[in-house]
Amino acid sequence: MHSVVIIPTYNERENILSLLDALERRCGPEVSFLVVDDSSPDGTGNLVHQRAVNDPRVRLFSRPKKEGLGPAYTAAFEHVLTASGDPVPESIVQMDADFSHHPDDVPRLLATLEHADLVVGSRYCPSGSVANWNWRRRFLSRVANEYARLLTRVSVRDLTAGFCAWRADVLRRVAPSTIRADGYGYLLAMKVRAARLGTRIAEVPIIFRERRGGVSKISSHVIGEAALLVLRLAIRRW
Ligand SMILES: Nc1nc2c(ncn2[C@@H]2O[C@H](COP(=O)(O)OP(=O)(O)OP(=O)(O)O)[C@@H](O)[C@H]2O)c(=O)[nH]1
Ligand SMILES: [Mg+2]
Repeated sequence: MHSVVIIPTYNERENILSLLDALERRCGPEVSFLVVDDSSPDGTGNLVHQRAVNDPRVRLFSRPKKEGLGPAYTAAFEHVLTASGDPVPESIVQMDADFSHHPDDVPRLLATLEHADLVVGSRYCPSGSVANWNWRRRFLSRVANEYARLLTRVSVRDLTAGFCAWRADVLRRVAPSTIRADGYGYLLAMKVRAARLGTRIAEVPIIFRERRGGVSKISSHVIGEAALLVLRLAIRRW
């Protein structure tokens, strides 16, 4: 199955090249990589551009300014699904650039897609876990997921997961460009929509690790926005 792994980056120069190396070692030639970079001031885009010159499996999709994770994904999905001249992949993987999502897990997610429409790399299903977060972050993420699951009635245990594999046709039906949210809210809305479309969702356990290098871009605004979005999604269901 021809697949594209989409990796959003903002100031990930410490991670991105070693991540691409690790991914290329683990994935077959049918898998390629699209880095969507919002003109990172640290030069992440330049590094990927130089890499892409000699590496046909890597592409850079550069955007003029930082607009958040949701808009970056939306633009990249559109780019890939309506690819100008390129063959449209049958599956698409979303993953972070900071090694929180392990490259070893990409082939596992793609293999599970053989009998599912959406595969979620899950911290909160049996055998899934978070390796090295402090108790505060663990608690926040756990509570956020239980809250979202309860209100939306979607049975996915890790609704805010950022590590997912999609069948391209399902991703198209989810219409990510119409999701008005960023960060966790965006990731959550994608899964709620997929569930409400009646698609087959599988969760495979992953061990999530704290980012390897660089700093977090997550803000309290993103957390508040996700909480409100869950309420909106719950109201729509009622
Ligand atoms: N293109 C783009 N990528 C972004 C943006 N914000 C975050 N990212 C990337 O999205 C991924 C997830 O962001 P993180 O900052 O790691 O968020 P997080 O994983 O919740 O936070 P940490 O656990 O602290 O790393 C990373 O690869 C970021 O570089 C953005 O505005 N634009
Ligand atoms: Mg991260």
